[in-house]
Amino acid sequence: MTRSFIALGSNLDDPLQQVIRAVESIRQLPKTTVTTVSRWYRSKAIGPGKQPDYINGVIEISTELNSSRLLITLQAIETAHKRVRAVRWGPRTLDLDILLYGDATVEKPELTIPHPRMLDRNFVLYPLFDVAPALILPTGKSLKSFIDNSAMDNLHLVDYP
Ligand code: A4P
Ligand code: MG
Repeated sequence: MTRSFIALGSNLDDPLQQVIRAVESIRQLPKTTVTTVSRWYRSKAIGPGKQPDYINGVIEISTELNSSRLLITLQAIETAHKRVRAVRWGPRTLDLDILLYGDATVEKPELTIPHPRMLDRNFVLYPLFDVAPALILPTGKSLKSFIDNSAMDNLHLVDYP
């Protein structure tokens, strides 16, 4: 079993329901247990043009799927949520990113782990801190050290449930 963290994001078609339904879909996956779900956050979109705000969160899972199989499986869930890949960083019904997969470093054309932009984004760092406050990153640095240097700018807790 490998401990992995998945970031969820949505800014179209009732984003909060999109991410909540995605967690339910991930709970149904074979060889996979969802162990912790973060609080949900509303964040300003990073990306081109004027876009609706995002809902972001992170879950911790324990899985026997390897990282490639996990990516394919998560992409199938994105597709089931009618995700259309049009513009990079464009608005989307559902984005599922693998942040970390154990201590693995993966550099394949279709998969980079740790997720290359995770440490720059408060909408990833804060929910990750919710689920794993003592986390040590594969580099040996603590997640807490990044949280301490990341403001909650444009990031708001959602009142749910
Ligand atoms: N890919 C590579 N590594 C990974 C990984 N660790 N996890 C590949 C998941 N996928 C990974 O992703 C493009 C390709 O990345 C996939 O085919 C996969 O093989 P995508 O989801 O189709 O496209 P994307 O999400 O538009 O691109 P990208 O580069 O993944 O964008 P990001 O960095 O995920 O940013 N603003 C707010 N406030 N909140 C957000 O959640 N998200 C984005 C997307 C932009 N702005 C945002 C948010
Ligand atoms: Mg993505």
